[in-house]
Amino acid sequence: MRIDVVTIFPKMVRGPLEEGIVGRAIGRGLLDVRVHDLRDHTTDRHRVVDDVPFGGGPGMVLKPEPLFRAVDAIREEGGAPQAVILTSPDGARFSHEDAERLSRLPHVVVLCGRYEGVDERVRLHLATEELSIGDYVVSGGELPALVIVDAVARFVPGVVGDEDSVARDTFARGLLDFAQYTRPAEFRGMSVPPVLLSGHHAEIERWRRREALRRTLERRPDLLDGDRLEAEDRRLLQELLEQGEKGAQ
Ligand code: JCE
Repeated sequence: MRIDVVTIFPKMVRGPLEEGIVGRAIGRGLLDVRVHDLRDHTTDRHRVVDDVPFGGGPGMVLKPEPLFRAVDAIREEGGAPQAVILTSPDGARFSHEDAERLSRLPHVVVLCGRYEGVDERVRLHLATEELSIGDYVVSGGELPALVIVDAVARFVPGVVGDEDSVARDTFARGLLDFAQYTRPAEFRGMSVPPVLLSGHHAEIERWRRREALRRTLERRPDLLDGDRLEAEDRRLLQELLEQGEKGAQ
């Protein structure tokens, strides 16, 4: 899969792509990520990418010409992309499903917004979709672009060493993880739940499932949709709810 990222801060994007699972995937040729400096697609002496908004008001707006020229250059060199994503606080919330869908496309372009926003003609006639990573303010589209690249890359076959773990992450979505422990079994008076040291695999599995449900109930009750739970999970959840009532007395 090929991903082209267009930004005014190429170093900010290239650095993180060198590390970890994504860095390894690029090194192994599973992923071809190219980062483009938007200023290389300006035509004026000062390489200006922004301008004041028509109609007045505060802040600056990304000009359309450099962004259109950058995508033209990408098309000439790498062919037509199947998606041109504009990162934007006004976009649809980027989801697990978006990541999986985009990972099936051979060529995706990600445009990083900056300043107060981008010229509307970029949204209307260049971008094919607009994505936000969540309801908080960040200073520009570079961190959102990195989040999107990382989440998409994980769905590209071979990128995550353990395919089962990707399938598990997808399956377990909607339930938080159970608590994890490693050695030592006793640390500064803090011990590991004995069941994990017992070697009883069936009991360990039951404990983990109950823990995942308990944590989800406590921290993200919005994720617990009874209709999507299996009978065994519903029974465990019922137990937890009854225990909770006792605890409250
Ligand atoms: C961006 C900005 C709000 C005006 C370009 C933010 C945020 N949660 C988020 N997902 N994506 C963003 C994002 C994407 C692109 C840009 N800003 C900063 N934020 C209002 C400007 C500029």
